[in-house]
Amino acid sequence: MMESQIIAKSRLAFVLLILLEVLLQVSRPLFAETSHATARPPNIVLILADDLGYGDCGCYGQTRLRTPNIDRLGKDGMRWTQFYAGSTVCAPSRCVLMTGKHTGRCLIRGNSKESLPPSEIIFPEILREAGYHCGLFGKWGLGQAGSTGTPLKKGFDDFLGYLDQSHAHNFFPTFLDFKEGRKLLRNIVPNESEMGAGIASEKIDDASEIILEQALDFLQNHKSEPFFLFLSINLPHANNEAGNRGTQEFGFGRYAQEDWPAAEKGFANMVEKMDLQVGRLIDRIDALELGESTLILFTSDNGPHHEGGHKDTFFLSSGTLRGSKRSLTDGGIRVPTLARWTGKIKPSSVSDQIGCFDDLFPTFTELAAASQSLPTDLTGVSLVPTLLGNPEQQKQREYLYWSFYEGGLGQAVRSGPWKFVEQPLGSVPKLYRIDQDPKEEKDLASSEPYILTKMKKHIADAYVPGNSPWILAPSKKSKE
Ligand SMILES: [Ca+2]
Repeated sequence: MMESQIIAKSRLAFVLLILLEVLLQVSRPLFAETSHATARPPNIVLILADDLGYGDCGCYGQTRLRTPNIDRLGKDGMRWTQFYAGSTVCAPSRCVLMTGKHTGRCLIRGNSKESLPPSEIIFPEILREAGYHCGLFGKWGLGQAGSTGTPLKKGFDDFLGYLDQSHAHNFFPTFLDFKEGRKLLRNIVPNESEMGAGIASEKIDDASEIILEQALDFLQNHKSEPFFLFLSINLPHANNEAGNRGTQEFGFGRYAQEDWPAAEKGFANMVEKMDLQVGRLIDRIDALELGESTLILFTSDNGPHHEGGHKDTFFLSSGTLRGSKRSLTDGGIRVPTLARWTGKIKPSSVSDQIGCFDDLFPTFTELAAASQSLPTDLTGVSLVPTLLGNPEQQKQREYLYWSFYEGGLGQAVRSGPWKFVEQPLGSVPKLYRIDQDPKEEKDLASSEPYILTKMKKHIADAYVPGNSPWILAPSKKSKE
């Protein structure tokens, strides 16, 4: 063969190789899109109530407060009887929810003005990477204005609501946070705090209605792509700036004639308002024919409050449990939780599977087919097997953990039927058997030393000291 022929053949082979590579590059996204189209992951709608107790909904035994729309989620889907919030107050509970790490590991472990840093990955960031359009409507509390923790810097594409928790006390504020700026409202709030907290003297714009409308528009605008919608309703939390009138911001509604204290009539009206908003969101999902492609999960961030003049005992807001907001007994942390996904989750099903807020990160990312790039320090497990009616495939956690940093501090562990509670920290720990004693009244610590030792090992394993001020130490010890 002539040398020139050899060179020509090599050139031809080289050109063919280049062509092949170009073809492969072009075809890769096509293959990816094809497989994506055949198995589109579900939309995820997370509805979070604020301070709604385990006993506040009709489907959990409530008889006087009206929650027909939340109850409807249970009728059309799954009602969880042993689902726990991340903490017994707002900010840490939401931090656990978003980061997938319990309060022995996550960054924000108590109510504070802390903001999430870029290094703290939250699940909306993973969902967005997987092609989801993510929207947050309502209360945030994990990143102040201008910080690294604002929703748009943490995976959300859309946001309207309250960055600051005290701002979220105010149902008729002068502004809402909108993306990285503000949306001005017409309300008048004398002596409004720098963060937007206060009591309106003129109530013109109902912030919760404006937020809901934005969420409904989000559904309409993104119905054709996978989306994550987080509706974070600041009800039935009280306006704590309004003292004993903190539950009366919306008046009494249908409860005006009830022979109840004003704070309770106002509270009942707030619960009904929240339920109506849940109903409007469900109705819009169904009107857009998204029911079969959308998981709706409803839950609450902690147990019932006793603020704004309201007593959590008036409507038995903790139901069959003991304790309320700021307690580590189940009344403070076990929350009403319902999941609906038409055609996938069995209607009127009830699950006794133990679950917690840190399980939702692996659950949602598994549904989004985005589990391959998760942080390695998550503390929860995916609850997809339980949701889809395959409980035999459900991975069980060895334990759930909570630490709390107000009052005398405290920590608690749930492992199988057992519950360990040390509140305040440094007190004699209590050991309860939840399946036989849901009210946590019969302390078995002295009769079950083996279990007690095991629970203490879980505590030692779970707790890693956080950044100041989230250090667990009894006050006497901290002085040493
Ligand atoms: Ca709360």
